[in-house]
Amino acid sequence: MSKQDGSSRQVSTTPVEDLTARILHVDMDAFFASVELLEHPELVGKPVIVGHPSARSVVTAATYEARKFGVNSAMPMALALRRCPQAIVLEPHYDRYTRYSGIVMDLFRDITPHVEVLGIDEAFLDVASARRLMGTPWQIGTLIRERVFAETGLRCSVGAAATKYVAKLASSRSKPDGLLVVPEADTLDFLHPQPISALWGVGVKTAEKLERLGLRTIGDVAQTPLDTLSRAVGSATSAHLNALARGWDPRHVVTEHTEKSIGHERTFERDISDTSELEKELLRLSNAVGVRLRRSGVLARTIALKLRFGDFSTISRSRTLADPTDLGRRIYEEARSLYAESGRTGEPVRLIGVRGEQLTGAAADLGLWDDDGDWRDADADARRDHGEVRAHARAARDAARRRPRSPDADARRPDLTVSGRGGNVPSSERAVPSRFGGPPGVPGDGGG
Ligand code: TTP
Ligand code: MG
Ligand code: MG
Repeated sequence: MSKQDGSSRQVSTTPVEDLTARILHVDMDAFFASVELLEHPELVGKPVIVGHPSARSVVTAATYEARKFGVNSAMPMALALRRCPQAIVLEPHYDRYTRYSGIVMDLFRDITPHVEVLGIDEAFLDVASARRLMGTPWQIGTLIRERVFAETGLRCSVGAAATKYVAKLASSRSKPDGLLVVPEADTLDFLHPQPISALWGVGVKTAEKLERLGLRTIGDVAQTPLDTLSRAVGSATSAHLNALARGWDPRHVVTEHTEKSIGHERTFERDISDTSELEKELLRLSNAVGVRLRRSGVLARTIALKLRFGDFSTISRSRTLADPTDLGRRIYEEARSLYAESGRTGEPVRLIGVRGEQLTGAAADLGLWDDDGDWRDADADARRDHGEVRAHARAARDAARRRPRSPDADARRPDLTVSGRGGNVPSSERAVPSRFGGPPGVPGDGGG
């Protein structure tokens, strides 16, 4: 990985007239350390370490001045103080970090509702819909940096790109206190000179294997035949790395709203009673839900069916699966059997909808942004090399698997909810990001 002390900093020094870099990644600079310096202005510009001053503890955060001596987060405190004996060590105050985190996340949400919080000090923003009001990604990035500083006294760095992966890499390259816009057309020029360690998911072991092939940069990986890569790191990882090296990453910014549920529904021009016609529509809707689940990198634990009849009465039935899914076929099977068991087959249907609920972040946590099954293996490979991600991913997977396989868990117990007359019925199909008739202002919401 390139140095974290700002010595390989890349920034956009002049305004960039580009609209393609719609995904912003914002990350606070030396976050915990910077928050501590707000209380200690006399220490600004000095090497400061946040952590407990005992020899057996580790560095929680360090200012860029301390990083120049080779001090980094998670390093043993004893080693850090050997490298930088003059560093001032400050005790952490987690309540302050949480408070400032809340303030900056709210600032991001003032720019756009499409905010995906990644951790205490960073988030992705999709600014596609904010562009008309607020200008180019460069202008929005500049505005964010100004507002964050004005409101908190803290500095942040912003990367803007056409994909999440490149935006995150761009923000890390622009640190500290920088903004780097990578227009879509410049993606490969930006990516290819970067070291292989900058490939998302490449840990120490994979990096060693790639280096043994003589590969140093992301450009080297892009130029290596897949067969050669496969022999070194396995076919799944090689496909994953090859895609990243070519700048390919279809993951969307997933906001809290879209995380709750993903659904599609259709209102017919005329009421439909024919079972096979309704099943055909269910299959189409189920496939659409599957595509969006996969694009968002999440799995649905519960499948829900919504039916509105000719007299406007509406029922919803749902079933929780033993294994969460993102597959259209699987969703369809459940939706169809919910319909069959509804006791209302043969009645004229005005609206039909399918929804995946209780979305699990497991896939997102694993980085499963694939549209095809092979990629799961890619991530299994990547996890093997990637300690922290591995532990996290396993926990998520295990939790999903541990769900009891007792008759209760496998129960095919449809929950029945009956709601009254639907108020507002759009006459065409719409995507429903959160609950049927989800909140206004979310893209894909037909505005019902
Ligand atoms: P980071 O954003 O990774 O690091 P940073 O904000 O200190 O520095 P920069 O982004 O400019 O490179 O992490 C945010 C905070 O999370 C960090 O200030 C302290 C905390 N943290 C830990 O507690 N342990 C860790 O291992 C890391 C990496 C961070
Ligand atoms: Mg940070
Ligand atoms: Mg961070």
